[in-house]
Amino acid sequence: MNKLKLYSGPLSMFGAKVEIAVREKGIEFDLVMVPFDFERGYTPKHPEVLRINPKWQVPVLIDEGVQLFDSTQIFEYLEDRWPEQPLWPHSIAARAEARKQEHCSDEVFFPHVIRLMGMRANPDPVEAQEWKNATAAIEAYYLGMEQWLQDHEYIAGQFSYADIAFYMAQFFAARHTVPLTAQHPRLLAWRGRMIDRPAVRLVVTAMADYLRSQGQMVPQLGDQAT
Ligand SMILES: N[C@@H](CCC(=O)N[C@@H](CS)C(=O)NCC(=O)O)C(=O)O
Repeated sequence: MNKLKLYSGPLSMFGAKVEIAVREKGIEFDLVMVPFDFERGYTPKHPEVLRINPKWQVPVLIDEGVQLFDSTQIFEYLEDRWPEQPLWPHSIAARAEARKQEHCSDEVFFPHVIRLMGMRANPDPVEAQEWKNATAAIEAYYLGMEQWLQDHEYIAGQFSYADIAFYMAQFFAARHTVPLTAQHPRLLAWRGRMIDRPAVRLVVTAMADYLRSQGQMVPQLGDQAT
């Protein structure tokens, strides 16, 4: 039987989501890091990524005859194929909530982070306003999550894909100037619980090492505020 193959990148937040989930489930896999550097981004594209994903993005996953792209689609497949070590909660309502949170992390929170990624060192007034708006939206989201964690150890009660998604998203928000702070004690404690998980630690430490090797700032990984 061929091992599962995951195509990711050294700084791919969506690839890291999938790698964490695969490691949490204890699945044997081969990891292929596609070409990436700070000058050219994701070029040249890996031929398997071009073949399988019409959007030409990582992560891409191959398992026997199944070829998939998109981290959230891949989560669903991993859960169906390896239901042991569940990463969605059991009850229908809790699963729905966890899926909503995972979706919001990728599609509501992260787009604000993407807005920050293109910012130049000397922004013009329009860009500066855009930066302020994106920062305010990220901070408002953090406060919402801080409230939410009042009643939850993990985002959906038990550790789930929703935690994986938001851990990676806040890591990139911090990298792009909007970190968690002492104003977010519950989120910091949650992040401490996250980095204590071997799968999370391994994947995120590798990403931090890559950033360091490129002379880039590395955000806090655990329960310490910046
Ligand atoms: N919604 C997709 C997003 C994938 C994505 O944005 N991948 C980035 C790396 S994190 C990528 O491959 N970018 C290269 C490109 O767009 O050309 C997912 O969840 O997998």
